[in-house]
Amino acid sequence: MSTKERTFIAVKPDGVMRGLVGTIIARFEQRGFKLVALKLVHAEPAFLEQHYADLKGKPFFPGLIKYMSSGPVAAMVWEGLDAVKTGRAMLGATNPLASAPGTIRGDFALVVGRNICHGSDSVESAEKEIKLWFPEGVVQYTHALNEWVNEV
Ligand code: IDP
Ligand code: MG
Repeated sequence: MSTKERTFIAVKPDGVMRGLVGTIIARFEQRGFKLVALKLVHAEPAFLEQHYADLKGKPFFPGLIKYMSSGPVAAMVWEGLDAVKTGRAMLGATNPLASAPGTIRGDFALVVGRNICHGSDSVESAEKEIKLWFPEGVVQYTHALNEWVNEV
């Protein structure tokens, strides 16, 4: 059964520097998801180590932290049916060369170390990431499109 979920999506520093924030937001808006939190953050390495704690020990971890702290990240929370799984599908595979055209990485990126976007990989990770990036909480409102996007 599909359930309403929240997922943490971020445009990474390369996506921000390449001017892709609006394009990525537009894809989630057009799909029918509701934006419930949004901010630009230039994150410290220590904060990013918390975000990527499960990858500590991987050979690419130091490079990943350097990449993610090299500029601002556009952090967002999107809400809607199956937002976590659908968000991941919209991003594409971790390695952009393996991402299908039509996905964000498949349309805009080539290498795994510059794959322009992040999306939570499970509902549990999403909850953890939303708390980490938005300790102030998210915004509650009824979207004008609600009854046209969802069966209410
Ligand atoms: P995901 O972003 O698709 O969830 P993860 O395995 O969680 O992929 O890895 C987090 C991020 O670490 C990736 O998005 C990518 O930027 C980077 N990364 C993953 N694997 C590699 C690698 O083999 N080389 C360089 N960077 C990598
Ligand atoms: Mg991941």
